[in-house]
Amino acid sequence: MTMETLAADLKDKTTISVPSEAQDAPVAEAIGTSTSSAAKKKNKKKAASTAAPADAEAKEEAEGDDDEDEDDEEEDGANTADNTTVKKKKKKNNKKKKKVAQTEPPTIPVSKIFGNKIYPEGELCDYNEENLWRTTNEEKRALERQNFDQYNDVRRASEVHRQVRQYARRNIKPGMSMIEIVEMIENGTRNLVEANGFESGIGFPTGCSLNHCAAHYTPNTGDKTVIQYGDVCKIDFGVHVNGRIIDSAFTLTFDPVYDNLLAAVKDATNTGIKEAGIDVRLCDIGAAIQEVMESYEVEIEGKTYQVKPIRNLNGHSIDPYKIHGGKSVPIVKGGDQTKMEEGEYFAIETFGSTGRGLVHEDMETSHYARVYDVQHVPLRLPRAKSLLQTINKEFGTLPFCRRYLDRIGEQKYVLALRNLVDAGVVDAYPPLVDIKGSFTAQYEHTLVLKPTRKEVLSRGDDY
Ligand SMILES: [Co+2]
Repeated sequence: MTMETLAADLKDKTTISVPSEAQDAPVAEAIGTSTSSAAKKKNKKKAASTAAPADAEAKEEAEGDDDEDEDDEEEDGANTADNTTVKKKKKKNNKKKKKVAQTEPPTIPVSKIFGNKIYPEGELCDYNEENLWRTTNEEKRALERQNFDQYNDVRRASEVHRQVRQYARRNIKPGMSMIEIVEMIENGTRNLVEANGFESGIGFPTGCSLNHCAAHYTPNTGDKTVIQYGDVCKIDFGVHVNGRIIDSAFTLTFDPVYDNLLAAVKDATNTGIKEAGIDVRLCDIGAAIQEVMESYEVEIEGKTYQVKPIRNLNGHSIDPYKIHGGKSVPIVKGGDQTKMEEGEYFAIETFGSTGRGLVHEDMETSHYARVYDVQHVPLRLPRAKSLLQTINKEFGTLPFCRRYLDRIGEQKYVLALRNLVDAGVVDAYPPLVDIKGSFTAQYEHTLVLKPTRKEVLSRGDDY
């Protein structure tokens, strides 16, 4: 999910900090990263296919602990009788049978796979020199233990994201309709996270923006668009547990001609992730991202393009039930000097383009969200009033799309929805596009700046 900051001349929407060179344009946010260092890659390989723990300790702690506990109990039972080492070995072999496997398509809740309900940690990164003391500081470690439940919630959301996207990456093929694609992802998410009101569910509409469209496209009901071999599709979806949202995205292509475009954006996002930390200025992250992104070229149909960051899209902080917190993470230089702080969650997302590197609103809107801290607004239309009640009850402040209204049985709501947007109670997020004929790519991860270390929550062995 990208955060959109509209220029003053477009609308009186909340404006997010726009880098000086982009002040004539709308700004949206995009995140996504992965570290590219050899060491990190090694860690990734060590991690289990369903998870991305960064160190062996974390992995052991997080994975299969339940099974082991159960086995230990059984072993203990055997021990109190007349146990032998042979018996113990048998028990260990039985372990494999007990491990619950995911189905294809994914239907098994991750709470059934991690029976002890302790979910794998993401990629752990020590802070830089000035903050390296945090790693071993007892006070910071204690603080972190206190926050365990919060981290465990968001790690559960991460695990759902990894499992759903891995299935999606293997199974989305040219010829599928966009509706089929998003339903595959949304059904998987609802099943694996055991969607239940505000306790757990989809974090925001599933983006599947194509080609020159960079963000905020998901099909509305009746959309007949079919994905083609030559398309560049940004799959951007969200999962939440108790309002803790994982916002992570990748780019899907079938034609290898786009490989360098994707490599540029993946590297740029990983650079943003690497730079992120407590006391780091947002503008410094943007500058580092731009430098890496622009070091790539891509050749498409005989024409060479330097990959441009889309300068009016940004990463963003994430608060509980609030996908766009107060801070924007630019992807070009010249951004604001606000610093990242301990405890904050960030979606680091970058977008690269073969076009202008600037997006504007276009096409039919699908994405909406109730304004987070809206004052009471008198509404004349009874239909608008009742629709607002439905939105409050079903989505609260989480973004939704028209399909989500359709599936809960709402009908003929377009006028009422427009009324709510005009009244300033609901924000509309139209698709954001670069120039026609251009191609855009995105990678995004969610991280948390824990007291002792940075944790890249949505890291997987795919990206
Ligand atoms: Co985002």
